Amino acid sequence: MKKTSLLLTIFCSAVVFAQHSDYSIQAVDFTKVKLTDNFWLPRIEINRTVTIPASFERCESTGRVKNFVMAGERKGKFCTHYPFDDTDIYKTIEGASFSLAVHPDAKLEKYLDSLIKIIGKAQEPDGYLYTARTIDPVNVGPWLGKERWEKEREMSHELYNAGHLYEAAAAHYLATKKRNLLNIALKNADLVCSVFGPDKKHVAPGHEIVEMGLVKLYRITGKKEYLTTAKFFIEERGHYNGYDKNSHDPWKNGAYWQDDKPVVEQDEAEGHAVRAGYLYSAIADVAALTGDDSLLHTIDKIWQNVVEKKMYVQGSVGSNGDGERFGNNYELPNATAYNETCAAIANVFWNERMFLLHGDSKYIDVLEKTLYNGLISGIGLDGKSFFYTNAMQIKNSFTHGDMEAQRSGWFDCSCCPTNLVRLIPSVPGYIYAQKDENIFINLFISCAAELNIHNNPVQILQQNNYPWDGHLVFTINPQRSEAFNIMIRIPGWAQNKAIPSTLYQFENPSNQQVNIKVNGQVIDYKIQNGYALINKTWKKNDVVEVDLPMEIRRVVANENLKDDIGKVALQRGPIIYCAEGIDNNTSTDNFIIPNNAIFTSEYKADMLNGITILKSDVPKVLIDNNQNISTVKQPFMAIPYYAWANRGKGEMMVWFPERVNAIDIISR
Ligand code: FUB
Ligand code: ZN
Repeated sequence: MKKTSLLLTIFCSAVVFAQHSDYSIQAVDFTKVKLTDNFWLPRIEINRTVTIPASFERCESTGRVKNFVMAGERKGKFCTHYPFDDTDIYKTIEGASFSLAVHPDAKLEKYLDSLIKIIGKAQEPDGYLYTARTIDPVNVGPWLGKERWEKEREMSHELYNAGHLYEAAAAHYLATKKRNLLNIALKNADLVCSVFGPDKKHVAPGHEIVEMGLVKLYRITGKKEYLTTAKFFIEERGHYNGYDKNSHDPWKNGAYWQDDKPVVEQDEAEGHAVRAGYLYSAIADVAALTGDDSLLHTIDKIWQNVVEKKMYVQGSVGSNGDGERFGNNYELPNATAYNETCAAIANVFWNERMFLLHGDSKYIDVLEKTLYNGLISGIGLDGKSFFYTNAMQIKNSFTHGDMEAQRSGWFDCSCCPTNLVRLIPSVPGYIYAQKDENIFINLFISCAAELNIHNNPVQILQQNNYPWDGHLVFTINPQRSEAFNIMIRIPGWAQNKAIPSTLYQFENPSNQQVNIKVNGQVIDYKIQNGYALINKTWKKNDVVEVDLPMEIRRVVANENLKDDIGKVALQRGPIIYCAEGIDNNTSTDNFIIPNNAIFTSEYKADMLNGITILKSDVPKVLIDNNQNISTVKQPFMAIPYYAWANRGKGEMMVWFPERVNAIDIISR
């Protein structure tokens, strides 16, 4: 047998025996779910036609591609800002691969091949791939040590770059079946596994993601070392003696890197929010693949802490701009909210994994909250303007501390735009999941999905106008009639729960019920882990209809959340609202939204690509030139939070005073 075919045989047999255990619930792959809706499909199309090309164009024009070219030639000078700029190319390739998987495009595929060739040349013979060093290893920038991985624990991001390479390679291989990028990634992963381990070099990666990436390579190849190295990196955290662990300064005590305690002793979300979200996601993966309960308990505790004490009402996390990190418990200021878009993306990754571990809808409630609000607020409706931070309030000065009041096309540190490139096309993969004969319907997006139960192909069609309308229609089409369970998520917000914790609640309970019909007949259903469980022998063209109450809800915060005391936020369905100056006579200040305010909702097809707006007449405090104060009823209008800042600069507000004593009175 020739050496190459021997290798191929080993590789193929490894694939067959790769997964003894994994998540007991499996997400239905995005390639099996064809969207037909008006909310996500246009976003995915814009991602394909605008965001991906713009992102590659920016990778070229900013010098990110040139860095790889120079590394291939082993000469030149690293020409962008950060050593992790390589990852923008990897993330864009990942997003482009997701797109190719459902939308073949020979030109794009060829372009990816040309980039992969450049990446391959930048790889050193032993597999090391990191342009910031390879271009000129003698003259490296301040974030790099003289030796490979010397500053990995701090800021070099060598393993972070590797992690994004693995994620891109996995996506590219699965989409195209080509091994060109995968081989580069495997060569690098083999080097990483040969360098780091219990009897080798020890490090807790400075910016997590290599762990998730290794898991993806493990799933593809079955090579156990990738999984054990991912677990090793997770378990390395908290064992470094170089920090002052008693210091309250998170930069000095290791908390910024989630490295102050072993992960199994951590019970509070801490440090850099993107790093943390990727760590918790990786812990979930490794717990699922190894059955390690101590890891599972850790993320259960940390999840509870985040949802109970550290999440904004629109699903964003990472409130503190000093270190882009989680604040203390209940530290969720509106004026300086940081809320990096990447942290929202990490939160979606993590909550999906928590659901796959536990099968409870509360994780999808959080995922949906983040996805429909604090995550897509990060990208403009044009597909090529972005927020890095996601503000909760813009006052009349039009500044927001150091944060943004206006979207930008690109940033020196452009992690968020390229992270969105890969997140958006993967959304169809969050809709369905399956465990044996249980089909979970998690998100409500019109689509046609092809599932399979006991070798019986089952098609499910969804028709709805979500998130604007709560009428959901599901048509179940098994090839052969068969008994199985359809589990439809009944969102927490449709059951009087603003969030699965006490952090936020609806001010006024609703007594509207969620009605379900099967083939036109109202049914009694049982709720199991947040899902309406419908068990029957399904036959072709069975129709399930669900009516979710789409009342306008007033959200109030836990009394410990001092920044929101006396204030109210507005929610309809999964959508959190904000007011913008442009719809409110330029100013969102001084409005009062009293408990008895009567709101109406109206769908506006021609506004911001189609949104439902909320309207009311509410008191506004006015101050005249003589400083006399009066309260006058004025029209008030709110739009979905995600859609703000698409019509130029202006004020924005999410939390509104309920009474005059909760107003920060602004005089003009
Ligand atoms: O460090 C790499 C990326 O840059 C982080 O994930 C972002 O928060 C930004 O700091
Ligand atoms: Zn980012």
